[in-house]
Amino acid sequence: MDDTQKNTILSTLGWSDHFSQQLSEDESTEHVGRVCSIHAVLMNVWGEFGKVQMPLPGNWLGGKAEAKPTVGDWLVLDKNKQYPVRMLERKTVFVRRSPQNEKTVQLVAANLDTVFIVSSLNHDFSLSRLERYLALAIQCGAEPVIILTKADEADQSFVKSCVADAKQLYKNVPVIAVDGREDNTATLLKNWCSHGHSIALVGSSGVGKSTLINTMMKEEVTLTGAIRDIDSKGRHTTSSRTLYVMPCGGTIMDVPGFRELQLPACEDGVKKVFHDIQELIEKCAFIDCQHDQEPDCAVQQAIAAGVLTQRRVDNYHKLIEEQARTGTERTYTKRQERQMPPRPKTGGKPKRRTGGGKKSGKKKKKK
Ligand SMILES: Nc1nc2c(ncn2[C@@H]2O[C@H](COP(=O)(O)OP(=O)(O)OP(=O)(O)O)[C@@H](O)[C@H]2O)c(=O)[nH]1
Ligand SMILES: [Mg+2]
Ligand SMILES: [Zn+2]
Repeated sequence: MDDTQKNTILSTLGWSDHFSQQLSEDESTEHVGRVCSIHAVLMNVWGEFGKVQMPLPGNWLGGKAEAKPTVGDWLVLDKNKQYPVRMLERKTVFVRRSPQNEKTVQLVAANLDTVFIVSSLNHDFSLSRLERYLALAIQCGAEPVIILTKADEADQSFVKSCVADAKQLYKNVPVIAVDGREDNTATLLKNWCSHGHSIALVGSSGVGKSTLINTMMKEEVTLTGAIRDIDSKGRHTTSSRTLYVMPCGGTIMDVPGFRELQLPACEDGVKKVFHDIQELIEKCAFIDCQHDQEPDCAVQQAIAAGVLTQRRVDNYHKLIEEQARTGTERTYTKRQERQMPPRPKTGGKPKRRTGGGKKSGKKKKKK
């Protein structure tokens, strides 16, 4: 293999300046590889040398979840490419609260450019769940794209309204309705499939993530499975995460369907998804407005004017509280150690904004 071919493999896998500048003088690209799957304590690592299997070193197993390699991570290997020496600093990482232990997090995928949030146009479609995924994708630092599958099986007016509603969820988030089995879906998604670009697919079981992988790969590389008719639920066909190189020269990662998606600490992600509510909150008359019955509440006014839904506001509160409740690992432990109850809601008399607030200076209304 000549140098150009070797460089092409690494750049196809997503190697960039972000990683090369982390190498020391005695480390070379000959010894770097990207984790493309993990099975228990064995990893498959892909580099100029091809794909090799190696164990996760025992001393990496005990630490924090963030310190262990996940699929998509870049590793520096020993000179014989038999074991990993160190992990390179991540560009992005998609994290959820561990379904097994809510005090810890699960790193789903690292070094992504784009997260395809996949939902089907059937019972699975839920705006509140999409907002949850958006918060995580934004917190991750990757670009979110919403893919609505099974458009072929849905009523066209339903497809249109779902696309329109999903587009409203976050700024200019791209929303694409597809039949994931069709070849032309790969063309619809080609903007995100350039050389070296990394994508992961997340969503519930049965929404068609593996089907999309096969379509993008232009061959059947992963198993798909039928869903239950009664509630459109999938049967968890995919059981591990795998990174593939697409014919277009980017990578795509299949991820098992999530049974649940609890938020870890991701205040920034939640606030960005709900930037509209954040802006309205600034205009509420009272600093500690709960956006419920308070007078001059900009959030309630927006609902009354039909520019905001009660569903979105309720979901905003739910996600803010959920991620604050679970907090970071450290915050959670501290609170437990001190046996403190969850943070109480602000009680007592509301405090009216002074200066700057929209209603400041107005006569105080009776509550
Ligand atoms: N009609 C139709 N069927 C689809 C579409 N996408 C996927 N399917 C079908 O939906 C079922 C589930 O697809 P999978 O690709 O296995 O779903 P998945 O998201 O990978 O599911 P898990 O691996 O369980 O997480 C299969 O029977 C697919 O053929 C689509 O756009 N239209
Ligand atoms: Mg699958
Ligand atoms: Zn308010």
